[in-house]
Amino acid sequence: MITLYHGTRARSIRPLWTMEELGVPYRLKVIPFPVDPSYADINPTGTVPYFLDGDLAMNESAAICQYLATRYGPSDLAVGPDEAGYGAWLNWLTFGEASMTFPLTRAFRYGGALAKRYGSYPDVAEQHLSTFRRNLERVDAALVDSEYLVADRFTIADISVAYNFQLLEMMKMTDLLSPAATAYWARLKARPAWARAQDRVEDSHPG
Ligand SMILES: N[C@@H](CCC(=O)N[C@@H](CS)C(=O)NCC(=O)O)C(=O)O
Repeated sequence: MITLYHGTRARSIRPLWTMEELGVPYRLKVIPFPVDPSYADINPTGTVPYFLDGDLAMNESAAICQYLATRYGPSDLAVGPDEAGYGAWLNWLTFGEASMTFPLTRAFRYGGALAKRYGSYPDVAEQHLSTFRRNLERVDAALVDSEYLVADRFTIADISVAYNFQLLEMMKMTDLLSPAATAYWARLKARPAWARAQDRVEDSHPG
């Protein structure tokens, strides 16, 4: 049985949402967030998600989604090596985390509400935010011809990028989103699996 450690509004929503899309059974452990130092005894990186499947332990949200969509497939959530969008799909999957979430969380950490904890560095925050804005333009460009980022269907690449929109909501910065990106985000949140993932969090107990 799969076990997922999840923090409310954290990146662990990516694998949680993916499992709801796939209908894979799992045990959810919602932990207080920010995480307690003692959590490092469970996951040495001290971060969520933390994902266990038998002997396998993973802590990278995009990689876990890829693992789920392929290992527990076949599923339309994955784009196969023989499909035209394969390379672009892999790129978006990593882009959502490395080129979008990373700079956005740094802007939040050093310029937003978290600056109280991490120190206020407005110049650093602004540099990261400008990287994020530039990369958001890539999302707009992809949506010109399609409702989704790649392969003309919903995939885990959309899940990877969508986490940034949830983060923008938390930062009260959704005004950065273009009308096309706003409509795209609304479309993604209308998926039943998104709602089920939210309900699972409501129903679970810390532990
Ligand atoms: N690259 C990792 C990053 C994981 C990560 O940094 N998660 C954040 C939550 S969104 C975390 O656990 N931070 C620990 C903390 O701030 O206490 C991924 O994509 O899963």
